[in-house]
Amino acid sequence: MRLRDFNALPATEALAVLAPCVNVPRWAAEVARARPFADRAHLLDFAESAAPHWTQAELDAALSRHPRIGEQPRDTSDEARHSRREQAAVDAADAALADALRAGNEAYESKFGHVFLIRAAGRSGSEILDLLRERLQHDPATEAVIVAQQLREIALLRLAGIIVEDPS
Ligand code: 2AL
Repeated sequence: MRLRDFNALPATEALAVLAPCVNVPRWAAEVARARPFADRAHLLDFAESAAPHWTQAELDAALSRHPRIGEQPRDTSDEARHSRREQAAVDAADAALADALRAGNEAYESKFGHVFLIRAAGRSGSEILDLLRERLQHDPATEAVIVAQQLREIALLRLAGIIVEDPS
């Protein structure tokens, strides 16, 4: 979608465009309310600056929408489409990788009580597995900071993929 069209959308439609980026309605409302943006860079800067203060409840709600790494959702929602694209480099045919991710996800969830979340775009399955194993060593406070950062990265990348610069 061109920035010009995003700027001109009625608020409810702008919120619907933003919703699949991250399940934090307050963030979507802040970004929608700050329109119109002069250019795409301003939009992305604003969207990032509106992201660092998510509450624990918002983080939990956002996490609940992310499938496990290695479990690409099959449904046709926008969120599922994003996830499949982001996890495209996780080779589903690699049985050893799939087993290791399954075991890692299980260990992570029993330690931290929520899904292991990582910005998967641009990362191979084995890179993700290495980072999963590394993050399993963290204490909960260290890990909470990383999870929030990964959510922001995913949200910003999704937004950057949705909105394109207007033609000059
Ligand atoms: C995901 C996902 O679906 N996309 C992404 O970047 N990370 N899931 C996850 N559990 O980290």
